[in-house]
Amino acid sequence: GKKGFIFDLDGVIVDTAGFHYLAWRNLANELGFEFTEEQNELFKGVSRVRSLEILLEIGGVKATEEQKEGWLVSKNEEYLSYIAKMTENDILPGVLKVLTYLKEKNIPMALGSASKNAQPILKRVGLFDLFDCIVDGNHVEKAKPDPEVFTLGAEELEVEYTDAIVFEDSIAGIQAANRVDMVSVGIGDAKVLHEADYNFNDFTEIDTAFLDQLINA
Ligand code: G16
Ligand code: MG
Repeated sequence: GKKGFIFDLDGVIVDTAGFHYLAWRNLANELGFEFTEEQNELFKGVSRVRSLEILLEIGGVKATEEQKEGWLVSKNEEYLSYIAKMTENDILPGVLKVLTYLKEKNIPMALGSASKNAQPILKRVGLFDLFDCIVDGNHVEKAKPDPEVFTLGAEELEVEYTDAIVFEDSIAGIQAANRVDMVSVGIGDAKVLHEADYNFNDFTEIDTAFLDQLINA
């Protein structure tokens, strides 16, 4: 059937993990403990609320719901201040070429992200109009590895799950795609993302022959 492409945001289209890291680290420091970049790996593709829970576990901090609510707000405000400075230069290498190739071929494209900030980020980097639909943290109940964010995207694009091709940088995201038999393309370390159907270090390694192969499969 007709194919549809679904892209994760953070770690696939833009590298906002560094901004999330700065904001979480500053919160950790305020609460009196360290938070390393290595620990930040655990936060990739994970929702904001769950990320705070993991952070507090790392620091051994007990908190009231009210405190947690306040920290989620201040962390996000700091994160948004970094987002505000993003430009098209923050699009990861090779991404624009792939997206414009698919657009020229009229291939339906969706965004499938855990982030509640997906829309402003896409607008900042000038990619908002390329997507036929955006499914993000504001639309789903269940986080990856639950496939909800991708199944909603496929439904909105009107393609069968097995005709959806998902680009992901997190293990949870690859598992989510695999769970409903979508084609999974891992972006990043192939050792980490070994469950993916295909692996690339980044989008500069993806050529039009590979895209045509997916489209015509
Ligand atoms: C992204 C990041 C996660 C972040 C999540 C929620 O997911 O990878 O680290 O916690 O979004 O972000 P926000 O606080 O903006 O709602 P994805 O799915 O785009 O990789
Ligand atoms: Mg990601």
